[in-house]
Amino acid sequence: PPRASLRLEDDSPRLNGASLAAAAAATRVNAWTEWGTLREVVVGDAHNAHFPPRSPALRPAINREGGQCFLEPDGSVVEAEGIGALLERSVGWPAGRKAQRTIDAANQQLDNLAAVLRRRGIAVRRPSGGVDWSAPIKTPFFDAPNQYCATCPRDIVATIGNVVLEASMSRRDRYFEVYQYRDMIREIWRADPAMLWKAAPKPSCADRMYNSEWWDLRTEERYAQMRNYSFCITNEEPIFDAADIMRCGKDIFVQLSMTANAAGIEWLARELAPSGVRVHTLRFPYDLAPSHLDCTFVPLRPGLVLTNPERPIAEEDAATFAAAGWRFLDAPQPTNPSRPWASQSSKWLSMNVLSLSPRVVVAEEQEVALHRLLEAEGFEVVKVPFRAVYEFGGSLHCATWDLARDDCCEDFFP
Ligand code: DAV
Repeated sequence: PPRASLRLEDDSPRLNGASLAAAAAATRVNAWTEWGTLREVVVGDAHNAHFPPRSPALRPAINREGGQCFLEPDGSVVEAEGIGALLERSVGWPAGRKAQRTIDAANQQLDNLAAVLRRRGIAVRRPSGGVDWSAPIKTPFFDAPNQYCATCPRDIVATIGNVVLEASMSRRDRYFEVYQYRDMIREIWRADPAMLWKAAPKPSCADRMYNSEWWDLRTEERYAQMRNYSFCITNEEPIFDAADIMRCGKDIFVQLSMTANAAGIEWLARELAPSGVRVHTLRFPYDLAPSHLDCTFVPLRPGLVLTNPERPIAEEDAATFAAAGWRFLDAPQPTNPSRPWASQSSKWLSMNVLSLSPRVVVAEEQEVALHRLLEAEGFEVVKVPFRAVYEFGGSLHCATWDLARDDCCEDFFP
Protein backbone atom coordinates (compact mmCIF):
# COMPACT_ATOMS: atom_id res chain seq x y z
CA PRO A 1 0.00 0.00 0.00
CA PRO A 2 1.13 3.57 -0.65
CA ARG A 3 3.02 5.22 2.17
CA ALA A 4 3.10 8.93 2.69
CA SER A 5 6.46 10.57 2.70
CA LEU A 6 7.26 13.07 5.38
CA ARG A 7 9.38 15.41 3.40
CA LEU A 8 9.91 18.80 4.97
CA GLU A 9 10.62 21.78 2.81
CA ASP A 10 14.31 22.45 3.07
CA ASP A 11 14.72 25.44 0.84
CA SER A 12 12.48 27.67 2.90
CA PRO A 13 13.77 30.64 4.88
CA ARG A 14 14.29 29.62 8.51
CA LEU A 15 13.43 31.74 11.46
CA ASN A 16 14.76 30.92 14.88
CA GLY A 17 12.46 30.67 17.90
CA ALA A 18 13.01 34.27 18.98
CA SER A 19 12.23 35.83 15.60
CA LEU A 20 9.17 33.57 15.25
CA ALA A 21 7.89 34.69 18.63
CA ALA A 22 8.49 38.31 17.66
CA ALA A 23 6.62 37.82 14.37
CA ALA A 24 3.68 36.23 16.21
CA ALA A 25 3.55 38.97 18.82
CA ALA A 26 3.50 41.60 16.09
CA THR A 27 0.68 39.93 14.17
CA ARG A 28 -2.54 41.82 13.81
CA VAL A 29 -5.71 40.17 12.59
CA ASN A 30 -5.91 41.06 8.90
CA ALA A 31 -6.99 38.91 5.96
CA TRP A 32 -8.89 40.36 3.03
CA THR A 33 -8.01 37.78 0.39
CA GLU A 34 -7.36 34.06 -0.08
CA TRP A 35 -3.86 34.77 -1.41
CA GLY A 36 -2.10 37.62 0.46
CA THR A 37 1.26 36.56 1.92
CA LEU A 38 0.38 34.38 4.92
CA ARG A 39 1.75 35.48 8.31
CA GLU A 40 -0.34 33.63 10.84
CA VAL A 41 -2.68 30.66 10.53
CA VAL A 42 -4.59 28.12 12.60
CA VAL A 43 -4.14 24.44 11.69
CA GLY A 44 -6.86 22.08 12.99
CA ASP A 45 -6.35 18.79 14.82
CA ALA A 46 -8.07 15.41 14.90
CA HIS A 47 -7.89 14.67 18.64
CA ASN A 48 -10.79 12.60 19.94
CA ALA A 49 -12.65 12.94 16.60
CA HIS A 50 -16.08 11.28 16.41
CA PHE A 51 -18.11 10.04 13.47
CA PRO A 52 -20.68 12.68 12.54
CA PRO A 53 -24.16 11.45 13.46
CA ARG A 54 -27.00 11.28 10.99
CA SER A 55 -28.98 14.52 11.20
CA PRO A 56 -31.31 16.64 9.03
CA ALA A 57 -28.27 18.46 7.56
CA LEU A 58 -26.15 15.36 6.95
CA ARG A 59 -26.90 11.78 6.00
CA PRO A 60 -23.45 10.26 6.26
CA ALA A 61 -22.80 7.26 4.04
CA ILE A 62 -19.93 4.84 3.68
CA ASN A 63 -17.88 5.50 0.59
CA ARG A 64 -17.92 1.95 -0.79
CA GLU A 65 -14.82 2.27 -2.95
CA GLY A 66 -12.92 3.87 -0.12
CA GLY A 67 -9.94 2.59 1.79
CA GLN A 68 -8.50 3.50 5.13
CA CYS A 69 -5.59 5.65 6.21
CA PHE A 70 -3.91 4.65 9.43
CA LEU A 71 -0.66 5.04 11.28
CA GLU A 72 1.68 2.03 11.46
CA PRO A 73 3.79 1.42 14.59
CA ASP A 74 6.85 2.60 12.63
CA GLY A 75 5.19 6.00 12.20
CA SER A 76 4.29 5.74 8.51
CA VAL A 77 0.81 6.48 7.20
CA VAL A 78 -0.61 3.62 5.16
CA GLU A 79 -3.47 3.79 2.70
CA ALA A 80 -5.32 0.47 2.49
CA GLU A 81 -7.67 0.11 -0.47
CA GLY A 82 -11.20 -1.11 -0.81
CA ILE A 83 -12.49 -1.83 2.68
CA GLY A 84 -15.55 0.43 2.38
CA ALA A 85 -17.93 -2.19 0.95
CA LEU A 86 -16.84 -4.68 3.60
CA LEU A 87 -17.47 -2.22 6.41
CA GLU A 88 -20.82 -1.27 5.00
CA ARG A 89 -21.94 -4.92 5.02
CA SER A 90 -20.88 -5.45 8.58
CA VAL A 91 -21.65 -2.22 10.41
CA GLY A 92 -23.53 0.36 8.36
CA TRP A 93 -22.65 3.95 9.33
CA PRO A 94 -20.73 3.75 12.62
CA ALA A 95 -21.25 5.84 15.74
CA GLY A 96 -18.83 7.07 18.37
CA ARG A 97 -15.13 7.78 18.36
CA LYS A 98 -12.93 7.15 15.34
CA ALA A 99 -10.16 4.54 15.64
CA GLN A 100 -7.05 5.83 17.38
CA ARG A 101 -4.71 4.87 14.52
CA THR A 102 -6.92 6.79 12.05
CA ILE A 103 -6.85 9.82 14.37
CA ASP A 104 -3.07 9.44 14.80
CA ALA A 105 -2.49 9.31 11.02
CA ALA A 106 -4.50 12.51 10.51
CA ASN A 107 -2.71 14.26 13.37
CA GLN A 108 0.67 13.26 11.97
CA GLN A 109 -0.16 14.95 8.65
CA LEU A 110 -1.69 18.00 10.36
CA ASP A 111 1.41 18.34 12.59
CA ASN A 112 3.61 18.02 9.51
CA LEU A 113 1.67 20.81 7.76
CA ALA A 114 2.13 23.00 10.84
CA ALA A 115 5.89 22.25 10.80
CA VAL A 116 6.20 23.03 7.07
CA LEU A 117 4.43 26.37 7.57
CA ARG A 118 6.52 27.28 10.63
CA ARG A 119 9.72 26.55 8.74
CA ARG A 120 8.57 29.12 6.20
CA GLY A 121 8.30 31.71 8.95
CA ILE A 122 4.49 31.54 9.30
CA ALA A 123 3.17 31.64 12.87
CA VAL A 124 0.91 28.62 13.48
CA ARG A 125 -1.68 28.18 16.21
CA ARG A 126 -3.50 24.96 17.07
CA PRO A 127 -7.00 24.60 18.57
CA SER A 128 -6.89 25.34 22.26
CA GLY A 129 -9.33 22.66 23.36
CA GLY A 130 -12.12 22.38 25.83
CA VAL A 131 -14.83 20.53 23.93
CA ASP A 132 -15.36 16.82 24.57
CA TRP A 133 -16.58 15.55 21.19
CA SER A 134 -18.14 12.49 22.83
CA ALA A 135 -20.56 14.72 24.76
CA PRO A 136 -24.17 14.71 23.53
CA ILE A 137 -25.95 18.02 22.92
CA LYS A 138 -29.39 18.90 24.17
CA THR A 139 -30.89 22.34 23.56
CA PRO A 140 -34.54 23.44 23.74
CA PHE A 141 -34.78 22.71 20.00
CA PHE A 142 -32.70 19.63 19.18
CA ASP A 143 -30.59 16.73 20.46
CA ALA A 144 -27.38 15.30 18.98
CA PRO A 145 -25.80 12.07 20.26
CA ASN A 146 -22.23 13.34 19.94
CA GLN A 147 -20.16 16.10 18.36
CA TYR A 148 -17.47 15.95 15.64
CA CYS A 149 -13.88 17.28 15.79
CA ALA A 150 -11.73 20.40 15.38
CA THR A 151 -10.04 19.39 12.14
CA CYS A 152 -11.64 22.04 9.91
CA PRO A 153 -11.59 25.54 11.43
CA ARG A 154 -12.27 26.92 7.92
CA ASP A 155 -15.86 25.74 8.18
CA ILE A 156 -16.70 27.55 11.37
CA VAL A 157 -14.87 30.87 11.54
CA ALA A 158 -13.70 33.42 8.96
CA THR A 159 -11.32 36.36 9.08
CA ILE A 160 -12.66 39.23 6.99
CA GLY A 161 -10.27 42.16 7.26
CA ASN A 162 -9.86 42.80 11.00
CA VAL A 163 -13.06 40.90 11.87
CA VAL A 164 -13.06 37.38 13.28
CA LEU A 165 -16.53 36.13 12.40
CA GLU A 166 -18.01 32.98 13.90
CA ALA A 167 -20.37 31.36 11.39
CA SER A 168 -23.90 30.31 12.32
CA MET A 169 -23.27 26.68 11.23
CA SER A 170 -25.77 24.39 9.55
CA ARG A 171 -25.20 21.07 11.33
CA ARG A 172 -26.36 20.21 14.84
CA ASP A 173 -23.25 18.23 15.77
CA ARG A 174 -21.10 21.29 14.94
CA TYR A 175 -23.18 23.80 16.93
CA PHE A 176 -20.60 24.26 19.71
CA GLU A 177 -17.45 23.50 17.67
CA VAL A 178 -16.27 27.12 17.82
CA TYR A 179 -15.72 26.72 21.57
CA GLN A 180 -12.64 24.68 20.69
CA TYR A 181 -11.15 28.00 19.50
CA ARG A 182 -12.63 30.38 22.07
CA ASP A 183 -9.55 30.57 24.35
CA MET A 184 -7.46 31.34 21.29
CA ILE A 185 -9.87 33.96 19.96
CA ARG A 186 -10.04 35.65 23.35
CA GLU A 187 -6.25 35.74 23.58
CA ILE A 188 -5.88 37.25 20.10
CA TRP A 189 -8.66 39.76 20.86
CA ARG A 190 -6.87 40.89 24.01
CA ALA A 191 -3.55 41.29 22.18
CA ASP A 192 -4.97 43.13 19.17
CA PRO A 193 -7.02 46.19 20.10
CA ALA A 194 -8.11 46.69 16.48
CA MET A 195 -9.64 43.22 16.09
CA LEU A 196 -13.44 42.98 15.99
CA TRP A 197 -15.00 39.77 17.28
CA LYS A 198 -18.42 38.94 15.87
CA ALA A 199 -20.73 35.96 15.80
CA ALA A 200 -23.65 35.31 13.49
CA PRO A 201 -27.01 34.59 15.15
CA LYS A 202 -27.16 30.95 16.15
CA PRO A 203 -29.99 29.24 14.25
CA SER A 204 -32.40 27.00 16.15
CA CYS A 205 -31.43 23.84 14.21
CA ALA A 206 -34.99 22.70 15.03
CA ASP A 207 -36.66 20.22 12.68
CA ARG A 208 -38.49 23.03 10.90
CA MET A 209 -35.14 24.52 9.80
CA TYR A 210 -34.59 21.60 7.46
CA ASN A 211 -36.20 20.06 4.36
CA SER A 212 -36.02 16.44 5.42
CA GLU A 213 -37.57 15.21 2.14
CA TRP A 214 -34.63 16.62 0.21
CA TRP A 215 -32.43 13.64 1.10
CA ASP A 216 -34.89 11.20 -0.41
CA LEU A 217 -35.25 12.94 -3.76
CA ARG A 218 -34.12 10.87 -6.69
CA THR A 219 -31.36 12.33 -8.85
CA GLU A 220 -33.86 13.15 -11.63
CA GLU A 221 -36.03 15.03 -9.16
CA ARG A 222 -33.00 16.98 -8.01
CA TYR A 223 -32.14 17.88 -11.56
CA ALA A 224 -35.74 19.00 -12.05
CA GLN A 225 -35.44 21.36 -9.05
CA MET A 226 -31.88 22.33 -9.83
CA ARG A 227 -32.59 25.93 -10.72
CA ASN A 228 -34.36 26.53 -7.42
CA TYR A 229 -31.14 25.98 -5.51
CA SER A 230 -33.25 24.33 -2.83
CA PHE A 231 -31.35 22.00 -0.52
CA CYS A 232 -31.68 20.40 2.92
CA ILE A 233 -31.84 23.73 4.82
CA THR A 234 -34.83 26.05 4.47
CA ASN A 235 -34.57 29.83 4.16
CA GLU A 236 -36.40 30.72 7.38
CA GLU A 237 -33.31 31.41 9.50
CA PRO A 238 -30.01 32.93 8.27
CA ILE A 239 -27.50 30.07 7.95
CA PHE A 240 -23.95 29.86 6.67
CA ASP A 241 -20.81 27.83 7.25
CA ALA A 242 -17.65 29.93 6.96
CA ALA A 243 -16.24 27.67 4.23
CA ASP A 244 -18.89 28.89 1.80
CA ILE A 245 -17.07 32.25 1.76
CA MET A 246 -14.18 33.25 -0.54
CA ARG A 247 -12.52 36.64 -0.03
CA CYS A 248 -11.21 38.81 -2.86
CA GLY A 249 -10.51 42.14 -1.15
CA LYS A 250 -13.51 44.45 -1.27
CA ASP A 251 -15.60 41.61 -2.72
CA ILE A 252 -16.72 38.52 -0.86
CA PHE A 253 -18.27 35.57 -2.70
CA VAL A 254 -20.62 33.17 -0.92
CA GLN A 255 -22.01 29.96 -2.33
CA LEU A 256 -25.72 29.18 -2.10
CA SER A 257 -25.55 25.62 -0.82
CA MET A 258 -26.63 22.91 1.63
CA THR A 259 -24.68 24.86 4.23
CA ALA A 260 -25.45 28.51 3.35
CA ASN A 261 -28.92 29.83 2.46
CA ALA A 262 -30.04 33.11 0.86
CA ALA A 263 -30.96 34.56 4.28
CA GLY A 264 -27.44 33.77 5.55
CA ILE A 265 -25.89 35.53 2.56
CA GLU A 266 -28.24 38.50 3.09
CA TRP A 267 -27.14 38.65 6.75
CA LEU A 268 -23.49 38.76 5.64
CA ALA A 269 -24.22 41.45 3.03
CA ARG A 270 -25.93 43.76 5.54
CA GLU A 271 -23.33 43.13 8.22
CA LEU A 272 -20.38 43.87 5.93
CA ALA A 273 -21.87 46.77 3.93
CA PRO A 274 -20.82 49.47 6.46
CA SER A 275 -17.17 48.46 5.96
CA GLY A 276 -17.55 48.86 2.19
CA VAL A 277 -17.47 45.13 1.44
CA ARG A 278 -19.69 43.85 -1.37
CA VAL A 279 -21.17 40.39 -0.88
CA HIS A 280 -22.03 38.34 -3.97
CA THR A 281 -23.96 35.08 -4.23
CA LEU A 282 -22.37 32.33 -6.28
CA ARG A 283 -24.39 29.45 -7.75
CA PHE A 284 -23.20 26.22 -9.29
CA PRO A 285 -26.30 24.75 -10.92
CA TYR A 286 -24.85 21.31 -11.70
CA ASP A 287 -23.70 20.60 -8.15
CA LEU A 288 -26.69 18.79 -6.70
CA ALA A 289 -25.30 18.68 -3.14
CA PRO A 290 -23.08 21.77 -2.79
CA SER A 291 -21.37 22.26 0.56
CA HIS A 292 -18.42 24.64 1.02
CA LEU A 293 -16.86 26.58 -1.82
CA ASP A 294 -13.30 25.35 -1.49
CA CYS A 295 -13.63 22.26 -3.72
CA THR A 296 -15.44 24.26 -6.37
CA PHE A 297 -14.11 27.80 -6.79
CA VAL A 298 -10.71 28.77 -5.37
CA PRO A 299 -9.28 32.26 -6.07
CA LEU A 300 -5.47 31.93 -6.39
CA ARG A 301 -4.31 35.48 -7.07
CA PRO A 302 -5.78 38.67 -8.55
CA GLY A 303 -7.41 37.69 -11.86
CA LEU A 304 -7.22 33.89 -11.48
CA VAL A 305 -9.62 31.32 -10.00
CA LEU A 306 -9.08 27.56 -9.86
CA THR A 307 -12.42 26.11 -11.01
CA ASN A 308 -14.05 22.68 -10.91
CA PRO A 309 -14.64 21.29 -14.42
CA GLU A 310 -17.66 19.29 -13.22
CA ARG A 311 -19.27 22.24 -11.44
CA PRO A 312 -19.50 25.18 -13.82
CA ILE A 313 -20.58 28.48 -12.30
CA ALA A 314 -23.98 29.97 -13.23
CA GLU A 315 -23.59 32.27 -16.22
CA GLU A 316 -24.98 35.33 -14.46
CA ASP A 317 -22.48 34.88 -11.60
CA ALA A 318 -19.55 34.42 -13.99
CA ALA A 319 -20.27 37.85 -15.47
CA THR A 320 -18.78 39.68 -12.45
CA PHE A 321 -15.46 37.94 -13.09
CA ALA A 322 -15.52 38.29 -16.87
CA ALA A 323 -16.25 42.03 -16.63
CA ALA A 324 -13.15 42.52 -14.43
CA GLY A 325 -10.92 40.44 -16.73
CA TRP A 326 -10.58 37.43 -14.41
CA ARG A 327 -9.71 34.01 -15.84
CA PHE A 328 -11.04 30.61 -14.77
CA LEU A 329 -8.52 27.77 -14.70
CA ASP A 330 -10.15 24.33 -14.60
CA ALA A 331 -8.51 21.90 -12.18
CA PRO A 332 -7.44 18.59 -13.76
CA GLN A 333 -9.15 15.35 -12.72
CA PRO A 334 -7.66 14.24 -9.40
CA THR A 335 -4.51 12.13 -9.83
CA ASN A 336 -5.68 9.98 -6.91
CA PRO A 337 -9.49 10.17 -6.74
CA SER A 338 -9.78 7.59 -3.93
CA ARG A 339 -10.92 8.72 -0.51
CA PRO A 340 -11.09 7.03 2.88
CA TRP A 341 -14.27 4.98 3.43
CA ALA A 342 -15.65 7.44 6.01
CA SER A 343 -14.95 10.59 3.96
CA GLN A 344 -18.09 12.63 3.27
CA SER A 345 -16.28 14.91 0.82
CA SER A 346 -15.81 14.46 -2.92
CA LYS A 347 -12.72 13.53 -4.94
CA TRP A 348 -12.35 17.29 -5.53
CA LEU A 349 -10.50 17.64 -2.24
CA SER A 350 -7.68 17.52 -4.79
CA MET A 351 -8.21 21.25 -5.49
CA ASN A 352 -8.62 22.27 -1.82
CA VAL A 353 -5.32 24.14 -1.71
CA LEU A 354 -3.91 26.69 0.75
CA SER A 355 -2.24 29.80 -0.67
CA LEU A 356 0.87 31.08 1.10
CA SER A 357 1.15 34.06 -1.26
CA PRO A 358 0.10 35.02 -4.81
CA ARG A 359 3.05 32.86 -5.93
CA VAL A 360 3.09 29.90 -3.52
CA VAL A 361 0.40 27.26 -3.01
CA VAL A 362 0.33 24.19 -0.74
CA ALA A 363 -1.21 21.09 -2.42
CA GLU A 364 -1.58 17.39 -1.52
CA GLU A 365 1.57 15.52 -2.54
CA GLN A 366 -0.13 12.90 -4.76
CA GLU A 367 -1.99 15.46 -6.91
CA VAL A 368 0.68 15.59 -9.58
CA ALA A 369 -1.59 16.77 -12.41
CA LEU A 370 -2.59 19.80 -10.33
CA HIS A 371 1.06 20.51 -9.42
CA ARG A 372 1.95 20.59 -13.13
CA LEU A 373 -0.92 22.92 -13.95
CA LEU A 374 -0.07 25.35 -11.15
CA GLU A 375 3.65 25.26 -11.91
CA ALA A 376 2.89 26.07 -15.55
CA GLU A 377 1.00 29.12 -14.25
CA GLY A 378 4.14 30.24 -12.41
CA PHE A 379 3.28 29.01 -8.89
CA GLU A 380 5.71 27.33 -6.55
CA VAL A 381 3.85 24.27 -5.23
CA VAL A 382 4.64 23.07 -1.73
CA LYS A 383 3.68 19.38 -1.58
CA VAL A 384 2.53 17.77 1.65
CA PRO A 385 0.90 14.40 2.44
CA PHE A 386 -2.67 15.02 3.61
CA ARG A 387 -4.94 12.14 2.55
CA ALA A 388 -5.24 10.81 6.10
CA VAL A 389 -7.07 14.05 6.96
CA TYR A 390 -9.69 13.60 4.21
CA GLU A 391 -12.18 11.70 6.36
CA PHE A 392 -12.07 14.42 9.01
CA GLY A 393 -13.90 16.86 6.75
CA GLY A 394 -11.49 18.22 4.20
CA SER A 395 -8.05 18.98 2.88
CA LEU A 396 -5.58 21.86 3.17
CA HIS A 397 -7.94 24.82 2.84
CA CYS A 398 -10.58 23.25 5.10
CA ALA A 399 -8.09 22.34 7.84
CA THR A 400 -6.72 25.88 8.17
CA TRP A 401 -7.99 29.36 9.09
CA ASP A 402 -5.85 32.34 8.21
CA LEU A 403 -5.54 35.07 10.83
CA ALA A 404 -3.05 37.36 9.13
CA ARG A 405 -2.07 37.97 5.54
CA ASP A 406 -0.32 40.90 3.89
CA ASP A 407 -3.26 42.37 2.00
CA CYS A 408 -5.87 45.10 2.17
CA CYS A 409 -9.41 45.98 1.16
CA GLU A 410 -8.43 46.35 -2.48
CA ASP A 411 -10.94 46.56 -5.33
CA PHE A 412 -10.22 43.73 -7.78
CA PHE A 413 -13.58 44.22 -9.54
CA PRO A 414 -13.57 47.91 -10.44
O1 DAV B 1 -16.68 18.81 -2.89
O2 DAV B 1 -16.99 17.50 -1.26
C1 DAV B 1 -16.06 19.35 0.51
C2 DAV B 1 -15.66 20.51 1.39
C3 DAV B 1 -15.36 20.05 2.75
N1 DAV B 1 -15.23 21.12 3.71
C4 DAV B 1 -16.80 18.63 -1.70
C5 DAV B 1 -16.71 19.78 -0.75
